Amino acid sequence: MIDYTEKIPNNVDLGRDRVLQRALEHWQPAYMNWWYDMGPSESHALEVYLRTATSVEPDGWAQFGYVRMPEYRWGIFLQPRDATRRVNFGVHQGQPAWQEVPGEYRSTLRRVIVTQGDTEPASVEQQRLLGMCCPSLYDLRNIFQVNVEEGRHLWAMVYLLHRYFGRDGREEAEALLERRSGDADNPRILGAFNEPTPDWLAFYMFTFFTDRDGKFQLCALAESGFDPLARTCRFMLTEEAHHMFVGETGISRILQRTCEVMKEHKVENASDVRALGVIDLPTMQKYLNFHFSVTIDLFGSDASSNAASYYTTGLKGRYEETKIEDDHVLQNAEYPVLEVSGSKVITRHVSALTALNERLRDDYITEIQGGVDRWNKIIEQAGISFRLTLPHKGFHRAIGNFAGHFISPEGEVLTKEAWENNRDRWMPSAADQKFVQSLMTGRVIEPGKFANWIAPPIRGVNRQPLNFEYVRFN
Ligand code: BYC
Repeated sequence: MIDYTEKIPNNVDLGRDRVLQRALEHWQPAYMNWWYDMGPSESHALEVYLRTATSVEPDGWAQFGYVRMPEYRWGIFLQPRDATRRVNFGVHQGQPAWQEVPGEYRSTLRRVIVTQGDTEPASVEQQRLLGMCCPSLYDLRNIFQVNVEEGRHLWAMVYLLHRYFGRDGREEAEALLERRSGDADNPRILGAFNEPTPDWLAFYMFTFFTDRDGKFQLCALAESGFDPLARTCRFMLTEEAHHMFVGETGISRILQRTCEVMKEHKVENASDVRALGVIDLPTMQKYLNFHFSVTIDLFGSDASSNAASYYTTGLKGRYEETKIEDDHVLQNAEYPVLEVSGSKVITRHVSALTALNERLRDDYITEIQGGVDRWNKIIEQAGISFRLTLPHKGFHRAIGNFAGHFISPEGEVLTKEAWENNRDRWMPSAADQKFVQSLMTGRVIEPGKFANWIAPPIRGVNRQPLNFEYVRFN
């Protein structure tokens, strides 16, 4: 029998949990097969300078050292339990937080956990080829770090399925390894996780925009009355911060490099900028428009009875629920949502309970705007007048009130034809993608070297120098 406590760092008393061990005996080898097939391409023999969580203590969750990724110790960690914790919202408000799954909410809770879990391997699948065209060893190491931690987040959800959901949970855990991003027959559950991530610009946009949906959804689940889910998500959030850092700084570094080249050569025109081997600012805006719009779809419909019932039953809270001062029941509250009426976008006040997806989306957009403002500072400091902007909430939406409507980035309601005629001005065209990919045809792997289209970061990982050998090819 395999000693899983040796292999799997954990704080869930795995050594004494026979049920969990038996479930893992089947799942762990299937997970490794999935990693070999769908994990980062041609990476299995590389030694990568990775951070591994070995405990939830401040000195334990970030142990750095060289690891071959198949030997990474995917652990199972929950934030330590607070025995006084209560259900903080909905009809069960004030009851002790649940340590077992309430029977009546079993299938709903399982579905939420499966939806969350499904996104984690999906993102690894989406990114699997990017190591082959990395802009530096530093960036290669960062994408691998993101990948192994998404793998660990899958483990986190699978732990809940195995530990609390019996046979159904085990079946769902297997299915998480069977769906594939973008597969026509067996796709990942949510839309954005079936979109390709074909280049590094898309990767940084994804980690800035889509990983931040992860943050907001995890924050909402970290409020759950089901305590093991709340504690699992709290710990995942510590790792999520790094993924968003990779995205935000990745875009910052591209902007910085583009602005440097524009100034040095005194060029503004996109084709002149491209000719110098850097990514022009209008292309950055188009990628932003795409990733923002597909990511805000991930929050679900503006009016959702699912969202209302998740909240009322205490399964999924609002962002920073316990810091909000209201009754935490929301029976009589209202919330503004947008919808299309004729040729206009209008605001309508609806029940705050059904509008909870919209509220979380709004919280998210506020935080995203902060990041875009920081990017604009880089452009402004270079003395260039271009500014990045978030498109209107209704632009290019497939879920919710705007699905089926044709909204411009400025928020005008257009005909399908007018919208289609402008599509390539607003979102990356095939030619734009071809150009971006033409900059990323091979790996830059000499320590301390960076591709021409991206500036080096301000500092290295874990206080290592920029020319550190973050990945050893041997
Ligand atoms: N694509 O009532 P509605 C992350 C479905 S990211 C396809 O509006 P609800 C990460 C919906 O499932 C965070 N289908 O939705 C980031 C429902 O289907 P059924 C992931 C969609 O349930 C980067 C129907 O439409 N975590 O962690 O209120 C890297 C009606 O929907 C979509 C979570 O999402 C879509 N975009 O809300 C790695 C948290 N949107 O029931 C990781 C868990 C909706 O009719 N999930 N549908 O078959 C949830 O809380 C909810 O499922 C959602 C949807 C917020 C996603």
